[in-house]
Amino acid sequence: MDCNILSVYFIMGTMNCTKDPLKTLEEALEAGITCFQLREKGEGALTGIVYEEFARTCQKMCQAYQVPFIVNDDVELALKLDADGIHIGQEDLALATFRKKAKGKIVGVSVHSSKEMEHALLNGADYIGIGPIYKTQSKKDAKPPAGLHFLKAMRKQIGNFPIVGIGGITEENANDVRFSGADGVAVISDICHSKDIGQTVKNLLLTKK
Ligand code: TZP
Ligand code: MG
Repeated sequence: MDCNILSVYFIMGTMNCTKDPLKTLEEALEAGITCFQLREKGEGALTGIVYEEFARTCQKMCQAYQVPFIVNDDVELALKLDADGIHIGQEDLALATFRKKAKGKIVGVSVHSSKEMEHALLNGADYIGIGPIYKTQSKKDAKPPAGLHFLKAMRKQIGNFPIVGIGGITEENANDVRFSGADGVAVISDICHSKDIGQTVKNLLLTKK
C-alpha cells in the first residue's frame, strides 16, 4: 500500500458534522484530503437504506476526486459497494475473517499495544491506526491517550509499515505526530468543526514531513 494515502485521512459520520455532511466532505475533498473513511456510528447514526444511500453518495464523491473510500466496521456494506477498503478495531470481527472477505481491499486496523500490532501484521493488515494520541471528544469509548512516546515505540518496532496517528490531532500538533513516526494523520473534529475546512485541510497537508 502507498503510505501517502494516509497523509491527511479524513474520518466522518453524519453525527460528527456541525454543517451538512456532504458539503463537509465536498470541501474536504476539494482541499485535498488523501483518504476518506465513513464512520457512521453512535447516537443518531443513519441506518438501513438511508445509510446505504448516504454511503454511496460519499463513495461517488471520493471517486470523483480519486480519493480512497474506506468503510468503518461494516464489511457487508464495504463489499456491497465495492469500497476501496475497510477499517476495523479490536472489538470487531476477527481480522483474519475480514482479510479473507476483503480480497484486494485496503484493510486498516486500530491497535493499542505491541501485541495487537504484531497480530495485525501477521493477519494481513495493510496499515495500522495508532491512538488516541491525544485526548479526543469524538469517540465515547476511547482508551486513555497513548501519547507520542507510544507512537515512536511502535514505529521503531514496525519498520516501514504504514502507520496513521489518530485522536485529538489538529493543525497545531499534526507535525509532532508525523515527526514521531506516523505516515499521516487521521482527523475527525478538526475538519468537521472547522469554520474554514479548506484552510484546515491545507494546513494539515502543509505540515507534511
Ligand atoms: N479512534 C481513536 S480516537 C478516534 C477514533 C475513531 C476519534 C478521533 O477523532 P478526533 O475528533 O480527530 O479526535
Ligand atoms: Mg470498529
